[in-house]
Amino acid sequence: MRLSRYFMPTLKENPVEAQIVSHRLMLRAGMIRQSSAGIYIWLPLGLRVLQKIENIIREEQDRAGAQELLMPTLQPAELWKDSGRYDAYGPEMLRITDRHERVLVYGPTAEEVINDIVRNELKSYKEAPKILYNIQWKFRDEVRPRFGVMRGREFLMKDAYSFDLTYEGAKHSYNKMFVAYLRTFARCGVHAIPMKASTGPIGGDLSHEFIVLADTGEEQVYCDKRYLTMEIPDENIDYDSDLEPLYQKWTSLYAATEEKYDEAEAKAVGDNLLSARGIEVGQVFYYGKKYSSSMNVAVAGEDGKPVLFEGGCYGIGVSRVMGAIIEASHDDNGIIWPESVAPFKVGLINLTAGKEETDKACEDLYAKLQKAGVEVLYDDRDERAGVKFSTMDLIGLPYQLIVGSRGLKNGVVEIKNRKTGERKELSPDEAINLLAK
Ligand code: P5A
Repeated sequence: MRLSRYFMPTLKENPVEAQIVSHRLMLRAGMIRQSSAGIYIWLPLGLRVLQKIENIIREEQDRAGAQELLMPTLQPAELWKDSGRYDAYGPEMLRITDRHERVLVYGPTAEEVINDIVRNELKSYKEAPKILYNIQWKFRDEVRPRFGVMRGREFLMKDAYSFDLTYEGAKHSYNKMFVAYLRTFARCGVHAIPMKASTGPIGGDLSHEFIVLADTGEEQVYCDKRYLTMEIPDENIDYDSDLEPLYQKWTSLYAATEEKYDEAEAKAVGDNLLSARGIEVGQVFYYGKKYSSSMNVAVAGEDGKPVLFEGGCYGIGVSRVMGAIIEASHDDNGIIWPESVAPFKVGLINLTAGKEETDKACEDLYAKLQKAGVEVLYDDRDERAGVKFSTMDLIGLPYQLIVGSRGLKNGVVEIKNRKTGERKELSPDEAINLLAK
């Protein structure tokens, strides 16, 4: 992509409405703009990151055996009456009446819709278990939308739902998702700690929130410091020979949100206890027969009698993850993207756009990088070097490839690592090889 043509409206000044760094930087880097309170337009740069996060989530869900489908944003109110949550959910749920006077809701979550399709289509115990997920926009009419995409009204969620015949099966699915979450967040470049949590309007009696520690987090949390250095379980873990909860290894250390703070457990952790602020990037719930019994979601068991499903649901705030990554990874000059979610891998800076030698060298690098499959943003604008450097630092691509006449005379270009600030001079070919790795 050539920056001269790219729709990336950056801001020099800090926008006054943004209270936290991720919101400020997303606005300044031209990633998002507010459309109305808590509702955002995702500009090209922001959308690229959102899609990268989505794809990591998708890969790990698929790896865990979950199957992707896509449910609608607008759901029939009848289903919510069926589950008993229509009144209980309250003013957070946006209700819309269509021209036939039928009430629809903009889904704040999708337990009802998924349980409806499963009860209609699954007939036999032989078709279980199943884990189904979708990545879809949700709407919650939050009283106080704030902090940009962190607490929006419209936000992107990955929501998965498991359907098992037994409690053990449901626990097994829960564990699979638990491990998939640890892997997902690690791949997104953030350290998310699983913490005991309350279930709220989703219901159920077993739940964990996944928390990224950050001073600007909305939650007060407590955990054992050893969590910060714990290894992520391998994907090839044998879930079947280890039905005793896999996540026990993780939960044996104390980690809880404020509502679940336990004096005795905290004391047992002693000097390792860490009290901090955190951002909830995901939450998993085991809710047993809560929806299968209210909505009658059953299949015929081996003996022909109906078996109600044992269920769980598993959410990730896809758009919130982006905010959390920025909160955890930035400096005074801007964002520092982990490579896995960076909108482009490298920013190519032409120090003297319009000058034949640098133009030629840059065009050549640009073409070769693209050919090598390296995502590159080429700053070909007619701007001062200082402006180009600060734009690149602001948008936080992992590498900057700087091309100037002086270097070219010596046959070199400069490569800068955004995170470490380290600079190296290399021949253009060496630079391409390094970036294509
Ligand atoms: C789990 C999947 C659920 O809704 N039902 C389906 C369950 N869980 S949850 O915890 O309420 O939401 C899942 C994740 O969505 C993110 N999230 C938000 N992100 C941005 N703005 C919001 N207003 C918002 N509300 C929830 C969180 O990351 C949460 O963990």
